[in-house]
Amino acid sequence: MEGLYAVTDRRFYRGRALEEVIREWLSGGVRCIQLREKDLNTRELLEMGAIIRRMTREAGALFIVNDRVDIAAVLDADGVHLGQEDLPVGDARQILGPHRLIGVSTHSVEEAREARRLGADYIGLGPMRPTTTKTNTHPVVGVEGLRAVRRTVHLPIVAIGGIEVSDAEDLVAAGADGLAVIRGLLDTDDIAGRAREFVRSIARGRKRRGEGE
Ligand code: TZP
Ligand code: MG
Repeated sequence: MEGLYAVTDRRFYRGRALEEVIREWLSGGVRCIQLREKDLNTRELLEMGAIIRRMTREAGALFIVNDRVDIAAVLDADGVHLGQEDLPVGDARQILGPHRLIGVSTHSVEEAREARRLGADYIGLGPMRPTTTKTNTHPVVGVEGLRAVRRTVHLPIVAIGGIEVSDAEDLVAAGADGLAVIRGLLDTDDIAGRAREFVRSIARGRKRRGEGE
């Protein structure tokens, strides 16, 4: 789970069609797209997810479904992303089998350790900064929290929450493998251009990390 990870939220599309947003993300270098629309019903999620499945497959990118293991299975997604109150990893694994990815949202070293123990394939870790995109967020974990998790938990880490282009290099240098972004990848008229900026910053962060920061 590496690189730029875009999460859908149609509140921020500014009238652009889903297909346009997805196309721009993929052409800008997004490696993974998560379907996350908290207020859509099952049929609507299936419809949106089918579009994302087709487009990510064509581009060789990953498709992950938030919360809904059933929808991930039906759409042949690459995996599912689960919160602390969603289906436990073991139960999701039973349904999805050994090959699909299971990501778990975590907010501390303890939760990250537990996610690994239960067999998660990657962890989401955040919020990195305060964000208004999600309500009821946990206290900010920040770059220091990220370093602490990186030191103790050997799983790919996807940092999330309030991430802007200007944060990307430092977060990757501090140990994030992937960066999950909503608003920072939508609050522009040039979505592909913004994605490319993220990708370049991620590459600089990797270089620093490779050089021991
Ligand atoms: N989980 C923790 S923070 C967050 C989620 C889904 C919202 C991230 O959105 P943004 O706009 O990148 O802050
Ligand atoms: Mg959830």
